[in-house]
Amino acid sequence: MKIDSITLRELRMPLRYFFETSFGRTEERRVLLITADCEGIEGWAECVAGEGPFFSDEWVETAWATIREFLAPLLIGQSIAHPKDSAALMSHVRGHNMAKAALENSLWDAEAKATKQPLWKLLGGTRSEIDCGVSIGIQNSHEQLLEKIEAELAAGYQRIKVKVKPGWDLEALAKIRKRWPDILLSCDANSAYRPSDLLHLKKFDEFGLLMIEQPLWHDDIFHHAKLQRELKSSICLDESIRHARDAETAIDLGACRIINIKVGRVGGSSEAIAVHDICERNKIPVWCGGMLETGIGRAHNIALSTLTNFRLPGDVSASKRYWTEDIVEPEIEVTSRGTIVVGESAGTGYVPKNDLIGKLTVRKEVIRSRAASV
Ligand code: OSB
Ligand code: MG
Repeated sequence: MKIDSITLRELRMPLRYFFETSFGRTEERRVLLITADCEGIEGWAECVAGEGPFFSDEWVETAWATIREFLAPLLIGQSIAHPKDSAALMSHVRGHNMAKAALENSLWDAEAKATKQPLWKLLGGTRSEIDCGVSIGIQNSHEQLLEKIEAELAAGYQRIKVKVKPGWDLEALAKIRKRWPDILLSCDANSAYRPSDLLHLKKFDEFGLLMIEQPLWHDDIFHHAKLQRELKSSICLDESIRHARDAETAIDLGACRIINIKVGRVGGSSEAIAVHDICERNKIPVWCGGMLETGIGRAHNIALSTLTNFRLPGDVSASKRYWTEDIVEPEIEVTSRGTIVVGESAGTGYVPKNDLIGKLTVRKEVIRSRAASV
């Protein structure tokens, strides 16, 4: 497959409802879309970099500039036998995993279309229905939080994850558990605590949580290992796992019992599969995280979630939770059993709505030629 051009587009899309984590509130997304043109076949993907360098050090502007100046020129004009070969071509650039993932994933979509097979089968997926949970942000009041949870449970979602931070944690969890003693419940701190909070974190154990996600520093594994030895609850790592070697380190040190795989955070679907495989060999269940994606990015998450070791419900939920109108057709829908059913159509099975994408686009650039020197 020859890569002829790469198109970058930035869209502005207001969220239906704000999303707040311990690192801040998002009201409107700056969505970065990548289209790879490979001999007339278009592959689509989304770069999950945020509006600012708060989840990780990448954000929309670094991703755009790194793709434009360095990564796209390494790919354009190249013929590759398989989408995973793009990772080696881009390995000269350190980090910038979200930027790399968007490019690699656009090639996975193109390859699936070129070979007329569903992306989930190309990735090695085995299940045709995936389990879905929701991630619920910090709200203005506990009452609002309980109302949101009630609505998501009524919609059928199999697992509720709530964002926590100091001052929005024990009381919220206690209220949730009082009302719903038996639901699958997790929390995600996005690095809001420190080892000195040990006695406080031990109190989370009484809520029978499925996991506590990323309690300590975003780039730490060592202190999570020490903390895991002190907690009954399972730690799940998100931010700290940037590639398969991090997963190996975390497992070896006992830093977590569960890993969240985000395809953007680890640099693309081939590395996501490598993380998945290491976890599977070590009996560590994984689940697919979300980054407030549109249907384009979400479609890749759905395909990945069909691999065998995605044994826990992911943060892969319906389009209508985020957008008044999503940019794919059909929109992503979740059954009343809290699942997404994957189909047999070639590619992701979700088609970009070109007119709507055109209307929402605030900047666009087509990159056609290789850089003079990289
Ligand atoms: O930590 O999982 C996270 C959203 C933005 C940044 C980080 C995270 C999240 C979510 C949202 O939890 C999951 C979703 O897309 O619904
Ligand atoms: Mg997380």
